[in-house]
Amino acid sequence: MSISINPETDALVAVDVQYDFCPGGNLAVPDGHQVVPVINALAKKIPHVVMTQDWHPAGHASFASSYDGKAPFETVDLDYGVQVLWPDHCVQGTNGAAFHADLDLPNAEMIVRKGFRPGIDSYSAFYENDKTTHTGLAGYLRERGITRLFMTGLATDFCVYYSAEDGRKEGFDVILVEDACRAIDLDGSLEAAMSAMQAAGVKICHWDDVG
Ligand code: VGL
Ligand code: ZN
Repeated sequence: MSISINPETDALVAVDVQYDFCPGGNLAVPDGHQVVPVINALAKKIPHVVMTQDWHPAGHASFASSYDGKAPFETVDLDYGVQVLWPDHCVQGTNGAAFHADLDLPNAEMIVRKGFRPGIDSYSAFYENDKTTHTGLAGYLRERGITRLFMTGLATDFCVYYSAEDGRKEGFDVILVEDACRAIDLDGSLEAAMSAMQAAGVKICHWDDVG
């Protein structure tokens, strides 16, 4: 497959390339750091770049440590539904919340922070996990005339997946750059996410398809 870039209407979206999702981090994604050079290379081909940053206050509702007797990767029922509980990660202002230092995206035009409300998690770059609270990204992209998104980053089966699916719901063309992402893969979550994305009309490509 060969995909030619429209420099006006295409955007690269780099999801949560932060130390806590890289090896050695608090919620490490296997080989998470390997997305960095791939995303850097894509940013040389796609002029418009948006980054997301998972950005939780201490004591966040998605942290297992916020509940008595709960361990990471168990679930809890919140007002908006079932929430997976995570190790404390991407706490505002900590090194774990910082972008990987080798990420070289001087052309990033927008950084969307998400998950900053104490009681709501946000996997998606578009809406929080209650599915109603918007981040503002869809409006931003529309005002900028962006119509197609190249999704990259961490993790394929959580924040990248929900962002890709919600991007489709908001009417964007969405292409997942598979080798520019890495997965957590919790109980088959990667396979489930790939099927759901394909059902939602997300196209899958590899970084060297992008010209
Ligand atoms: C993520 C779990 C919790 C992600 C963020 O970036 O995929 N996953 N917070
Ligand atoms: Zn998080």
